[in-house]
Amino acid sequence: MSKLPKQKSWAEPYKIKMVEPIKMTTRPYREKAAKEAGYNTFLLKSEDVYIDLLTDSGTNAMSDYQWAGMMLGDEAYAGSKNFYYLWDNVKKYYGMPYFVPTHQGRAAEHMISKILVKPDSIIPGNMYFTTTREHIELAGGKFVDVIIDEAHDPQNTHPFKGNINVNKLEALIKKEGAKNFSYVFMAGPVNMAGGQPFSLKNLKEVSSLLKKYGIPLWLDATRATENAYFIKIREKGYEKKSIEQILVEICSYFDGLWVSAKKDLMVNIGGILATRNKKVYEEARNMVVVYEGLHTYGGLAGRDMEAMARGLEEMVHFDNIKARIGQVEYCGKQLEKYNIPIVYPFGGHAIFVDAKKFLPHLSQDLFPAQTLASEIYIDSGVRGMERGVVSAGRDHATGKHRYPKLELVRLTFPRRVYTQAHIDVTVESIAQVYDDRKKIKGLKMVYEPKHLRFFQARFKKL
Ligand code: PLI
Repeated sequence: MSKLPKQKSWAEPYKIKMVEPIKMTTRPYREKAAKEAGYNTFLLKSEDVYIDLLTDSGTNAMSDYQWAGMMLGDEAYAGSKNFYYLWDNVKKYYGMPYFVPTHQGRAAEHMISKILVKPDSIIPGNMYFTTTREHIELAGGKFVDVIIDEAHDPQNTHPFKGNINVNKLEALIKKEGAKNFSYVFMAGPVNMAGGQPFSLKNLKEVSSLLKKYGIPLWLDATRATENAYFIKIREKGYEKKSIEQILVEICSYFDGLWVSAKKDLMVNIGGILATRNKKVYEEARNMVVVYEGLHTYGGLAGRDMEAMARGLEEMVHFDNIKARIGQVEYCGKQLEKYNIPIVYPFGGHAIFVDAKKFLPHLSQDLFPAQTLASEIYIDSGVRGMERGVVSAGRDHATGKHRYPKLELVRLTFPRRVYTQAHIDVTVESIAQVYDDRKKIKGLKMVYEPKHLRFFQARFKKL
């Protein structure tokens, strides 16, 4: 009698109830589509995309529980019951007493920057994020990167590459003077570093340093449950704590937070500004009526707030996050089999392909990551996105390109959307492009918008 093997594989803790057909196209069709889109994957028509790994933002599959909640939208202009339910859950899962809804994350960033950023002040953070830095700069502040050096090295396997270098931060405070800082922010996991988390140990050190100098600390909690998951599996002392407990503990060190609900909360639209600072809250509650809508809907429909409230309950389920990050890991391990250069450790929301190593013959002025993202699309219809020199934009003072150390293509996994077979197809396509890499020439930028250029810039093939 053979013994049955112990179960080693895992599977998603849900099944598919509804499907959305996707179009399969030919290479000549995609060559034309890529050219028309100026070789920018943001400018492709989504119906021309086969497997869409552009982003995990708003592209998630909602559960039947969330869809059922959509039918319970209270669409009153003021005082919708969905708002109060959402507020209760914001208190429960983020531990913040005050809350203003916004239509998405950058709307919350806009208001926080307007409220907190003093002209010419410094706002350090654990690496830049595109929209976060843009709003800081538009409000007259200056972002300074204080992430640990390991974060800039794709091969470094530090388990918490999202950590802040506390010595660097303290030296900066001593040099510039505490009064010249508006606040410090931490994002977890750090999107532009490859989805890398910070540890609670590091957070506690940053928090006590800032208390000493009286500088507020804010959190970009957009994917904070993924950060909590990494703490649970990597940080000593947290193995037995639930994701919910770790998340509340993380938030307890912050004065406030913002969230793009389009990620962790598994909805298609929504944002959160939450704080324990009553004065900041009162300003935000007043400001939201100018930019978003009344403070009980903030640019959202009642049904959207209901889906967010229910998403908050689902996002802390351990098995859900394990399956999500498990899918990302699966992709990373398959790419390793073909020796594709990628960022380590594997991120929470995405696998990042190292375009500098993939296309070593292209200098950053030829936009290697932008080029690689378009070549992958042309090969198979798989859409990723550039996270390199185009995303980094220009230095406002000098007008020159910023040349980040990381020149990456992001393959981002929407939650509960694709199967393992979709990942296999993706990996095979990237392996094919890798085989043909020597034939690839770079791109020339022919149109550059003023703000957040990566969304709308256009390129020509060299
Ligand atoms: O896209 P928004 O406006 O809902 O959120 C902006 C935003 C803020 N912080 C972080 C860490 C993000 O990742 C973020 C948006 N990210 C996008 C769209 C992405 O594709 O990663």
